[in-house]
Amino acid sequence: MRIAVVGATGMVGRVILQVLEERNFPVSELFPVASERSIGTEITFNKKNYKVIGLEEAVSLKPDIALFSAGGETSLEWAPKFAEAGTTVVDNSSAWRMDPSKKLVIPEINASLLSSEDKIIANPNCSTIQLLMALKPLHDTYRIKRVVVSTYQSITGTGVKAVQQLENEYRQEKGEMAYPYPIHRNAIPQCDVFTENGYTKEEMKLTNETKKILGDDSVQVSATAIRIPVVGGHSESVNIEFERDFEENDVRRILQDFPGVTVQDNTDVNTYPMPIYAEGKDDVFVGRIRRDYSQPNSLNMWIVADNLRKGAATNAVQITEYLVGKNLV
Ligand code: A2P
Ligand code: 11C
Repeated sequence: MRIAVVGATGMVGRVILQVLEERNFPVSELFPVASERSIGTEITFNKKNYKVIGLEEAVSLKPDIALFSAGGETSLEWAPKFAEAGTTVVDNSSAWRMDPSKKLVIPEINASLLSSEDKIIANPNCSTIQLLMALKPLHDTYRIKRVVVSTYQSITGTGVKAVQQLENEYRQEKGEMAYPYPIHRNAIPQCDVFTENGYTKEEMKLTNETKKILGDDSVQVSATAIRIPVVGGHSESVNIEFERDFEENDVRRILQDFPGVTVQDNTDVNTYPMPIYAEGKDDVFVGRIRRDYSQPNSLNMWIVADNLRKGAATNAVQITEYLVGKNLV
């Protein structure tokens, strides 16, 4: 496959290259793409050096697949140009996710929706992917009525600028700010910008993308997204109200049986997921599974995943693998 990675120098783009390498994805030609200022710089892939090229050149090369992670504006403008040239785009930005004509895909959940007609395929938001990996098998068994989720999100979700801000703050040096406030020793109750209803875009992504992926508008989602000075992964405290009742041990078994989910839940020996241990892994980790005694059919749990891997790069590469495996490109 002739593959373009758009945003190859960025936080997610670099992990996409790493995941393609690790999974021995069949890359016959690689086109790393970034902004004008990076053109001509080199990146290494499978021990070979490649020169970064611009978007114009990349479109003209008509790659089979372009994995995009260069922000929403770049995707809005350029994904259709690649699609017109016959390239299938797997887009990691928020640009196309809620477009009714585009599929929003987590392969373990809904890859079977994909066909060769899909030229722009949307990768969900990182905090949505890890949430849905745990919700989907439980929804199938017990029907979810309502989800209340609070996130504790890694600064890597914001990109290189945020990692630099935290490093500057550690060293007590001045520098460019990715957030409106210091992040070191802080928790900022704002991920992305506010929308008119008082929720942030990140919170609305959790609500809207969940309904689209489950294909069920009746599932109610209330989200609060918090940025914390952590790298390695996003964490989520989740409360779910089901239509049907459950046994805690059945919930553990259903989650453990779902591909891509690992249950880490033994309070006798303080076992539960944490971002420092999720970092670099592809699985979604679930623990602190317990009944919510305050209302019927309700459950609490804690979900952690590496937001750059399953939350972004790994999911995009899995979509790509599915397309190739089913001869859809
Ligand atoms: P560059 O490194 O040249 O700025 P992150 O999310 O970690 O900040 O990374 C964003 C990625 O998207 C980088 O690879 C960046 O390239 C790329 N990018 C940003 N804007 C554009 C653009 N207008 N055209 C192409 N690539 C872009
Ligand atoms: C964050 N979820 O952690 C964001 C990053 O819609 O793809 C990814 C933003 C997106 O801030």
